[in-house]
Amino acid sequence: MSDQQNVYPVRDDFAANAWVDKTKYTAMYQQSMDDPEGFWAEQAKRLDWIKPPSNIKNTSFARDNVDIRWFEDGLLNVSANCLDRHLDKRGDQTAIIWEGDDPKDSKHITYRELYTRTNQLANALKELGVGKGDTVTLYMPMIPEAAMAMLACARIGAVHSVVFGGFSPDAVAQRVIGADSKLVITADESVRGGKHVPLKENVDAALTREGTDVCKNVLVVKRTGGEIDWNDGRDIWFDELVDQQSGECEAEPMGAEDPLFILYTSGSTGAPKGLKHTSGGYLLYAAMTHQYVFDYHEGEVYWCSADVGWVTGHSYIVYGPLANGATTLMFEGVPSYPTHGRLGEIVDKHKVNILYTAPTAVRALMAHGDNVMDSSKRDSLRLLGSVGEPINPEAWEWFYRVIGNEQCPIVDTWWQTETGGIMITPLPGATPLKPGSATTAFFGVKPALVDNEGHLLEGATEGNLVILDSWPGQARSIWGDHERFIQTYFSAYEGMYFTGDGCRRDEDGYYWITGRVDDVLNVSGHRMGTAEIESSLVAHSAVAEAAVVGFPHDIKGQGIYIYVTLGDGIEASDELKKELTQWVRKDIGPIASPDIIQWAPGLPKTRSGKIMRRILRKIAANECDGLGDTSTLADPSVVDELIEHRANQ
Ligand code: 6R9
Repeated sequence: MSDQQNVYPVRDDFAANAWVDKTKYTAMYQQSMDDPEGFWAEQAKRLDWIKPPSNIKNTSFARDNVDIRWFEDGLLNVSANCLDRHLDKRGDQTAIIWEGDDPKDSKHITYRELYTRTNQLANALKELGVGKGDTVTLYMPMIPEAAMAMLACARIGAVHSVVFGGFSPDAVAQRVIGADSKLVITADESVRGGKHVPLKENVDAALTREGTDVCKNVLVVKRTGGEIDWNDGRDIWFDELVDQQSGECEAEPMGAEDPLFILYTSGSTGAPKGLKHTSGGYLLYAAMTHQYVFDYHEGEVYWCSADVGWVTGHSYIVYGPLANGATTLMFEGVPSYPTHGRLGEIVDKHKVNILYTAPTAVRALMAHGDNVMDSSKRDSLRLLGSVGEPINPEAWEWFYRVIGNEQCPIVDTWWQTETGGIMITPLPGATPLKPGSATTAFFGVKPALVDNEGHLLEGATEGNLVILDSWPGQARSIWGDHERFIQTYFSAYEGMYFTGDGCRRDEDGYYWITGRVDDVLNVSGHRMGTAEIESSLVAHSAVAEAAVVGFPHDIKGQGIYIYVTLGDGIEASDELKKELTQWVRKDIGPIASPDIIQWAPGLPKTRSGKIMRRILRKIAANECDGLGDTSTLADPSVVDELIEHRANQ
């Protein structure tokens, strides 16, 4: 419990130089609650507007009218905010430090270079017939061209949809169709941990799927020079087309509410949904949170180790840092390659001041003992950050002591693809830290806890985490399906945004996220819907029925536990387990790899046929004594059978 935990007070030297100290936090937070319009009108000045907004906030969470608009009459261009406005002052400053998978590969790209290449690419996109309002799918390695592609889309008003490079051809196809993309930008191969991933081959496979003929061109970055098939008339080499373009492309004036990007994420039901983020509010919120949460100061080197395929990469590798004129490090590889010392070695090599990473990465290093960090000093570090899942106090303490040499505050930042930016977080100059707690709300954010009936809960308590009013970074809709947006986020509790997370609030008002309360898994910080994995499995001819649950996993946070009922006459075997594992990896991607498959002659169901996941979760976690009430089951004996089988794992 919190009161027995270590509390780390704000360090005086940190507070003295921070953007925000305790007094300022209290005053600004209060203002953001009392006068949101005034507060956000003032904050909007941090962006360069072609036409400054006069209409600040126009938002409704009412179930019958979910409508979210910020800075509606303002005009701006996101790429001009990330590039053009920095040229005078910091054209020669490094915008992106790229660190390759191979420790010998790295390069620095200045703001001017990033500007020119992005403009050339924007002109290339136009030449391919891509214009304002068109969508472009990006399926790319962690290379600077990924950031350029995002910014080039933004420059001409095209909407990007980045698909994580670990996803399968089917996942790519689904997203190309969902977003109606006429162009895919990819690379021949990506390189991670010394292994090559055939991105172009996956795109080729994806584009054979029915419905993908909307896609007319594939722009291919040559990353490795590995062998690939070529489809004349459709495929184009990135450098060949981009090199010949002019380095000036006028930035398209965009309405603040024009879409900037679509990003797919998993929910508790159905196929992944494409969240729609718009231009003005999103960029403002990403930039502001990046400055205050990471206390970013001019000239510092900032490293977010996420992938651009996730929202963390969008907001905190690309948009937030570049809008602030920061130096942002982009890492192609994995922290365990070539050795487990890599993370610290990168910090030393590039004199990183701020490191933002995930609990799963911390736990993976921690498992190797304190010496794993011996190959680096990390004395440039000033601040650490954590995101993606709850960080357990042991991992927090290890992160603080071993990686940060007991010198760096840790900001544990809670947020979601849907929120666009950080929502619950310490500000390092203002907030005393409690390991394992994301602490308190960012400016303008109004969190609350409700019971299952939607009653607001007061004081120290536990409940469902909701947000009571809109903030500028919020997703506006699900691409092409506003009804689903309303159903998913605004139908559970009238007038509130439901996060899907459970949460405890302690006596100091600190929030402790306890994890998802819906059927969403969080495996190594990656969101996955149990329904997606189940529907993949039942598509296999041997499978009659499947149920997927999470179970506690030392490093991944949650592992994937699968119960499979085989079709009549199908023999259970280890080969079949391997085959099903491969099936899911191929269908969704390696991140959805099952950890455990258990054969289940039957699944525990209610009389109305609903699978009782609560019971399956307990069995998976080996908590078979506390199964609770099983009397409503159609056939309680299946539970004994599953428990007996579990013991044999
Ligand atoms: C940014 C991101 C969102 C879900 C979210 C929650 C979990 C993220 C967390 C955290 C506890 C934190 N989550 N940060 N849980 N503490 N600091 O991860 O977005 O991929 O959409 O995942 O991740 O469960 O609901 P996304």
